[in-house]
Amino acid sequence: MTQNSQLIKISKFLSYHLRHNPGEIGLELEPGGWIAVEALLAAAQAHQFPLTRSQLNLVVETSNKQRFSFDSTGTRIRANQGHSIPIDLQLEPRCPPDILYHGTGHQAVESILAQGLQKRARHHVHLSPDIDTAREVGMRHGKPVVFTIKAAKMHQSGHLFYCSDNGVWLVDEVPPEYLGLG
Ligand code: HQG
Repeated sequence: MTQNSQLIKISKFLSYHLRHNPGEIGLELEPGGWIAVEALLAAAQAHQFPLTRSQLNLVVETSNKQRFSFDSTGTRIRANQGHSIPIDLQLEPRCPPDILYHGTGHQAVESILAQGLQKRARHHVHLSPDIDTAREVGMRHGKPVVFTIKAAKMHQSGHLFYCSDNGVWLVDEVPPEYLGLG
């Protein structure tokens, strides 16, 4: 296995267990979604996924979307966003830029224009700070389409925005009146 494909495999292992199913390897996340690095390495080892601290460091450093962070002491790790289990990331509401972007597949456009953006299986609707990132997110769902979101207007009307440690903007929903195409 090349180093790169090994890092991707580790990243997927971490995404699954730190965002969706820590219980499967006997872990329970702490408030904020944190887990002790030692506990994670031991659990991985015990479930036939041997993982070293230096491999973990490499994944955290090189993840193209900075999916994971260590805490300031380096003894705990968490996924920066994308959870489906109930985790309070303890983020403070932030003032968003004027415009944010959301990439999706073209087959979802009609429904989104009618209903707005909904969070589905995640805790929030995920919004990107730039068009290129949004297009990449959209490509995961087929032919990509990028919506513009009048974020400052939404914020003025009382919607709360959060920004994850890796620069993904999070909001509960985007009603149709704040959405634009192109
Ligand atoms: C769509 C990745 C029809 C929405 C990325 C999206 C991101 C609707 C899908 C992060 C809808 C949910 C999140 C409506 C929303 N009708 N479709 N009313 N409202 N949708 O994967 O934003 O690789 O849960 O457009 O970088 O694609 O995991 O969300 O297509 O930050 O680290 O429902 O995942 O990061 O799909 O992606 P997802 P997403 P990671």
